[in-house]
Amino acid sequence: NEILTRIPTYEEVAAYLQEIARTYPDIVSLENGGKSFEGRDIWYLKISTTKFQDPSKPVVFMQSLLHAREWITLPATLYAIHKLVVDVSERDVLQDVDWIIMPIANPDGYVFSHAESRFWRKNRANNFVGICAGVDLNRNFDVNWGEASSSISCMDTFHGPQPFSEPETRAIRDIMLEHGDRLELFLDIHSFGSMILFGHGNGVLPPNGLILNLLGVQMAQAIDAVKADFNPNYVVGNVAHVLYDASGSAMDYAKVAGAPFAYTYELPGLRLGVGAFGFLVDPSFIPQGSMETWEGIKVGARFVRDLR
Ligand code: 0X9
Ligand code: ZN
Repeated sequence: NEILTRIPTYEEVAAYLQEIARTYPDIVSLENGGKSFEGRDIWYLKISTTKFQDPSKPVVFMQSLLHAREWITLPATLYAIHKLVVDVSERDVLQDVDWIIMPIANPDGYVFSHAESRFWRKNRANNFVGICAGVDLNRNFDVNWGEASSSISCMDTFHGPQPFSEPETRAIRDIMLEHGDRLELFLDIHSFGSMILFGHGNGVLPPNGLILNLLGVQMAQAIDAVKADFNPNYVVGNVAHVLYDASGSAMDYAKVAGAPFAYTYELPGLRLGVGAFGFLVDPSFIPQGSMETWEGIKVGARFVRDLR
């Protein structure tokens, strides 16, 4: 499928999701999480062989492009959709799990990163005091909000005027809360760095920190087993230990909403990419990067399936 081999635009993704939903109406429904700041639809798919009616199944919620410039995450998420509904080689992960998949969690930022500024990270809100646009959506959730983030609108980690000030984070929150009792696994797909991170963003381990680490390692091992030679092995750990402190993230909020397992994937950067160049994408890596990420996702989905 041609769209899986490149970085599609917001409009192309919207059309693709619509097409999937129309072709597989028995298992896929296209949902709208509301409008972004600039008025774009926040599309996501619900994928289920039992129309989300079987309470014994776990819900897995996966999203990408919460950060606009992290383009490699989009084909990885579209590939997961493809493997779940089009080219079903592992029927169990489709049958045993209810999936919520939001490929473009930050539509305005993503469009802006194509049209204006390739390394844009935040959304495009500009309704607050200060001269700069954009809230870091991964600092805007209501969990330790404002602790490890910036209060300056011009900074890339600006947390916004208050928790959930942004329509994009509210849309994600509402989905999490809607499925809180069955939400077992949340995967927030970012780049870059070849890491699988878990909370809390302040370095305090959750009560299930040990098992969070265990599943993180299992997902990383599955990826490493098929990864490209030129990429490093994945590093697994608490985000504050491995990377830096960060408050108000989607991952930490997923645990508040009831998900015992919540991870941030940092997909590999551009080979030899340093600094911002790590966000650039080598088109020849898209199939490989998508395939290896799916190996990790499957391990996560089967783990929560077997626990339930
Ligand atoms: O800083 C971030 O939001 C993430 N890294 S990125 O380079 N993709 O921007 C890491 C977020 C991990 N989650 C928490 N800090 N809780
Ligand atoms: Zn990110």
